[in-house]
Amino acid sequence: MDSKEAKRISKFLSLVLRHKPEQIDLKLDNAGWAMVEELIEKCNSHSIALDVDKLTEIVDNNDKKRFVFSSDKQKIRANQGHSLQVDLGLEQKEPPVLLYHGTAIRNIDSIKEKGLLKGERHHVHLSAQTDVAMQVGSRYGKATVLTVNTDLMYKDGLLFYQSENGVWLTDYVPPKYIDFK
Ligand code: HQG
Repeated sequence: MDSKEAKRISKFLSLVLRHKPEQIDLKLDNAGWAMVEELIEKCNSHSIALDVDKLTEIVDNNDKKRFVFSSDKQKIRANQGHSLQVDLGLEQKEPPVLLYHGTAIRNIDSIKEKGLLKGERHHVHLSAQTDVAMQVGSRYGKATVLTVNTDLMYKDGLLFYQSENGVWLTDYVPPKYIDFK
């Protein structure tokens, strides 16, 4: 499988495992798991050629570890980024002192006023690395990186979680914790 095909399939998996399983009539359980066999069968019947080897290659080599198999390899789910209501069972965790959020420059005025909102997703996503945050923000145009005083948020009782692929998650970041420079 070349990298172009892997990317195309990975994007399709993000769609059906995070947002629209109904597109291929796939069932996810409450924790967001799909049965591997069913996923493969339904992808194939929707013109996405997939087998266990290809799926394993995508799960193992995905640049952001977007997907994970259950320990028995019978099930698969997305590690984060859902708009569907699923319970990933994440445990709260103390964040590093600072975390970063990349966003398009055009969003800054609104973020200054309203803070960071989770939008369609379950949580606001924060990165531990500025370069990762810049990449995330650049998906929407000319971007900038905001520094979030997560230590203070945590001390003020706001909760943090970390997805299995290392993304930091929180419900909302009020403007007072954001350094706009
Ligand atoms: C912005 C990708 C105006 C926010 C990435 C972002 C990440 C506001 C956009 C994951 C705002 C939401 C999530 C406000 C927030 N006013 N704009 N008050 N508050 N925003 O895609 O964080 O590749 O839902 O800055 O790597 O960009 O899919 O969130 O620009 O981890 O695995 O509203 O998605 O992961 O956009 O990205 P998103 P995000 P994957």
